[in-house]
Amino acid sequence: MTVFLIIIVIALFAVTVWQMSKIFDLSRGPHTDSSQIASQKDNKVNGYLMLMFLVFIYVISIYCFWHYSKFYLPEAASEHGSEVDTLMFITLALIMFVLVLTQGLLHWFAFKYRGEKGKKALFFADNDKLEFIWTIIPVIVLAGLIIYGLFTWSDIMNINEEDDPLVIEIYAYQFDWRARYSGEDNTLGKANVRFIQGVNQLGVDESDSYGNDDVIINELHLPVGRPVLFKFRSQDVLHSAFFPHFRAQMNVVPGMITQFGFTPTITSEEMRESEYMVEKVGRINDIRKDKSKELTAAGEVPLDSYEFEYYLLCNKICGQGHYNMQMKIVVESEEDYKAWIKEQQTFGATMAAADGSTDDIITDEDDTLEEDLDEEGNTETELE
Ligand SMILES: [Cu+2]
Repeated sequence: MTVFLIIIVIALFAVTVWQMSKIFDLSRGPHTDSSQIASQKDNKVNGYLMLMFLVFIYVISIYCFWHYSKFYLPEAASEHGSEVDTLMFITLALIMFVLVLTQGLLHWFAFKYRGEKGKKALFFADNDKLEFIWTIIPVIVLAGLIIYGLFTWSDIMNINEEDDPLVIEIYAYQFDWRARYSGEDNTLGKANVRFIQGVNQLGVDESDSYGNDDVIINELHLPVGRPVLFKFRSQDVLHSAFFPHFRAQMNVVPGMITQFGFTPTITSEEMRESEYMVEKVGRINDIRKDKSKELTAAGEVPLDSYEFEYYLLCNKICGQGHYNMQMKIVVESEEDYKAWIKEQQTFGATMAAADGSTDDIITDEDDTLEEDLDEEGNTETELE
């Protein structure tokens, strides 16, 4: 509302200035030059303004690239990541080259051929040779880019099942993630939202024996160097699983299973110790320290210091809690991963514990579920 009011005020102010300039023009009388045709001076000023604008866009572009370089992602932490980065870099470099060249020519010609008394424009209908050149060059360059992109795409998207990838389901719901490991058989049990009840929050089919050794957890641990195949499922709306450090993203669509596979190559610890990350985390903690000083002065709790972790994020605006949809990813050695997964409770054990437990515990669990439903109910009403 405030923004709207500000826009109205600015618009009204502009109208006032315009009207006043008209009044001044009229008050100057008929002797002054009020011609709408550009004078020699107007042309000269506009010509030089064109050149100045060219310098301005070059300088601001260089400044932005330099100033925002601290927000670039670090080196890709997955095998295919460098392919994505190379494709991105080549595309950007080509676009920048053409942009710098065409903007330079555009503004230079606008300056060079600015209006001058006695100068007449040349009538120039067409030139087949020129037309041919500026059509064929973009065709070749774009076709090259598209073919290169297609090869990279199929290389990344084709999952080689012979590599024996670790199968993990990523389950999205408003507003969190769950990971379901396929267990020792490396096969996920069947699942359907209709089976969601009590502790069975992901709707795993209890009658499917493959599901018994599945492990459901809200933290993703990945062994370094092992191909992982993710199967994505959504409970409610469209989400998008985004692993920025691994250069991976896949839509998570209700009613269907999408998939993406990659091989993590850098452990969380190695990433934390990398030069890039040490510098970045240092910068963030400097900001936090300053903020903490302000907070302590105001009698509030200071901020914790930041430590780098990989995260899985949601990249589709899926509702009001979207910003908070994240799951920590730990990339670790094969041994650490095995030790970790061993400690986790399987789906079968969870269900058995729920069945065998006393009524009290079941009531507790039912309460939790109801709370979840309440939250969703609230969300819906608030969205309406
Ligand atoms: Cu989401």
